Amino acid sequence: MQSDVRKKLLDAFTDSKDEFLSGQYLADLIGCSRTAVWKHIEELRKEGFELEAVRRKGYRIVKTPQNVSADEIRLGLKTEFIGQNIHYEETVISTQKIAHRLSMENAPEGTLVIADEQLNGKGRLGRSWHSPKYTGVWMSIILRPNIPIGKAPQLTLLTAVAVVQAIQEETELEPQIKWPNDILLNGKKVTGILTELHAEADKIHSVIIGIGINVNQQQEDFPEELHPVATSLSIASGGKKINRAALIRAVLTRMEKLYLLYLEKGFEPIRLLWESYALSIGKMITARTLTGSIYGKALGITEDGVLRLEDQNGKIHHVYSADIELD
Ligand code: BTX
Repeated sequence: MQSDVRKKLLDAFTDSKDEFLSGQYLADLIGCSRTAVWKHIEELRKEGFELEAVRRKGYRIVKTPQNVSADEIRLGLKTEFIGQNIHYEETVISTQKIAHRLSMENAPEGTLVIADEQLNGKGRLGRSWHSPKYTGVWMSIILRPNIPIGKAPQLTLLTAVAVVQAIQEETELEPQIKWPNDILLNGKKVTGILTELHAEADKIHSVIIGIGINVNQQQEDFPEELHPVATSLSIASGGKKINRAALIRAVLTRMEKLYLLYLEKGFEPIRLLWESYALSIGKMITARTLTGSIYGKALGITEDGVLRLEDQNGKIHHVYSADIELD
């Protein structure tokens, strides 16, 4: 079905809510015969829409599909390049894996890989990310910034700011960021960000930014071991269902704005925004690095996105990679 016909039909059904729309009305609307309308209705059914058809009354939608299709994301997306090229699959191993492949095949900057379910979602350091079907946002974005490798972590922080702003826009919630890549609500993780690179010598070929947002999961949808650490936007909003497509568009839009700002003005404006949402700044924390733990006060982040930590002897440490725990 042509996408403008699909949009006209879906808009009409959305506006009419529970009312039936007659075959003739729909035929006039899209400028085709009633038989063609019937064929379009059959196609929507194949996509997962449930449509009720009643003689002499017409059609109405009783249930929309649970998946978020590429078309639905595109509808109303006003970015220039982030999310303009969409690779959608219902079930994947990991969106990162596909994004790596597309990046090697020279996919355009801003390409979005998105799935409704990941069978083996990747976290950092070989950990896994629980990504059940239809409930969350599991996506990877390909960027090609002209920056040295050492600056790539700045993009993780930029993404965290974009996700916080998008959540604020789409819900009543006020998430906080835990350095470097966790977004928390009520002290529990609602989003994880994983940044991976393709680089040669000191030149970045592409950055693959993976974003996992828990959206409509309820407590019982998480495995037992995640109950103490994980939450979703819906749980934090008292069980309210959140529109995933709108949230995805908000993240893409915010990311593009911040990324363009970053390319033009550097990291400083992003750093200030990041610090305004950060949970740990000014607090006593333990940073567990691969080489040991440091306990101290989190002072802030440097121009490169590195955490500055002052230990009890007044010595300042620069922490590049760690898991942090608040007192
Ligand atoms: P991380 O290593 O900081 O977090 C992983 C840890 O978080 C796990 O060990 C587990 O304790 C906990 N965890 C696992 N799943 C969830 C969940 N759904 N909600 C809250 N906590 C959880 C964070 O890694 C980076 C995650 C990026 C995920 C995205 S999804 C799209 C893209 N594709 C892909 O394979 N990964 C990224």
